Amino acid sequence: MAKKKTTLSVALQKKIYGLMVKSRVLEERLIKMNKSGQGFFWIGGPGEEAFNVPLGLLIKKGEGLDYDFLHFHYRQSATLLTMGVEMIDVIRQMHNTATDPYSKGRNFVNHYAIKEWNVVNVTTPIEVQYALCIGTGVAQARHKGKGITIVTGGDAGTAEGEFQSCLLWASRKGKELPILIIVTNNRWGISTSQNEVHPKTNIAARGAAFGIKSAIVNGNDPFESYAVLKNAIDIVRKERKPFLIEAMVSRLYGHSSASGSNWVHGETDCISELETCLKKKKILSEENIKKIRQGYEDEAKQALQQVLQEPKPDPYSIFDHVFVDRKDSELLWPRWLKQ
Ligand SMILES: Cc1ncc(C[n+]2csc(CCOP(=O)(O)OP(=O)(O)O)c2C)c(N)n1
Repeated sequence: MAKKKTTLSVALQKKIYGLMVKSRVLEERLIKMNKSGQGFFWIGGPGEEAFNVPLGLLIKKGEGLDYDFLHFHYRQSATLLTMGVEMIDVIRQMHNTATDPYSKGRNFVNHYAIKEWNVVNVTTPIEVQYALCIGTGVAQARHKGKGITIVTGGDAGTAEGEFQSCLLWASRKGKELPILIIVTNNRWGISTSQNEVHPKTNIAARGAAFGIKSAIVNGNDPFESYAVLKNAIDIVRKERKPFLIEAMVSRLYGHSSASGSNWVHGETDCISELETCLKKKKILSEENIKKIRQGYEDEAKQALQQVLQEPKPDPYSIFDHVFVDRKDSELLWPRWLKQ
C-alpha cells in the first residue's frame, strides 16, 4: 500500500496517479488490440507504473552527453508516457504502421528509440542493454557533465553475463561510471520462478561485491519509489559513481501475449492501492477516478481509429535502418520479388 505520509505535494501526487492510469489504460488497449487481431504481439509494463512514472519525472531529458542516456527494457511505457510520448505513437507501433516513429512499423510494441531524448533502442534480446550502457557511461564519465546513464531490466536477465559486466565496468577503482543500474523484480522470467534460478540473497546485495551502493524499494509504492529514485539519481549525478536499485514490482498481465496476457489474481495492483490511499486522504473522489480513466480511454480509442486508417510499411523498406547499407541490401532481395 502507498504510504499515506509523503513529502510530495498534492499536485504531484495527483499527477503521478494520472500518469499511472494513462499508462495502464494504454497497455490495456494494446492487449485488446492484440486479442482482436490488430497487433501481432504484446509485451508491456502493467504493474510497474508506481515505479516507472516517478522515474520518468526525475529524468534529465534531452539529446547528448549533458542529458541522461536511457537504456530501457520493454516494460517502460509508464516512464516514456511521463516523458511525453504520445499514446497514438505506441498504438502505431502495436499496429505496425509506417507512421510508427520508433521502428516504422517493423518492431514489437514498447520498443522505443528516440534520439532526441537519448532513448537508446529497446532490444528484444534481454540484458544487452546492460552491456551497451557501459559505452554511454564511459562517454559521460569523460565528459564530466551532469548527464547520467540509466539502465533497466528484469530479475531473470541478471543471470546473463552482461549484468555482471555492467557491475564490473561501472565500479572499476578510480574509473567509476555514472550509471543508475535498475532491476525491476517481478519474481518471474517468463514461466520460471526466481526461486529456481537465483540465490536466496536479493539482487541488490550483489552491489556490495563491487562496492556499489544499493537500495531495495517497494516498486508498488509511488511515493517510496520517488524518494529512493531521487536519492539515487542525486548521488549518481553528483558523485559520478554507480548505484544499484532493485524495485519489487508486479506483473499484472503475465509475461506477454505469448502467455495469454490475462489478469493475474493475487498480484498487488499499485493503481487500486493508490486510489484507496488518495481517497482516504480526500485528494481524489470516486467521481474523479472515473473521469480520469474515461478521459484516457477516449483518447486511446480515438487514436486507434486514426491508426487503423494509416498505411503499412512498403515491403521494400525492410532493409532501411539496419546495419546493412541500402546498396548491399538490394542484393539480398530475391529477384522475383522485384519483378
Ligand atoms: C538473450 C535472450 N534470452 C532469452 C530470451 C527470451 N526471453 C524473453 S523475456 C525473458 C524473461 C525475462 O525475464 P526478466 O529478465 O525477469 O524480465 P521480465 O520480462 O520478467 O520483466 C526471456 C528469457 C530473450 N529475449 N533474449
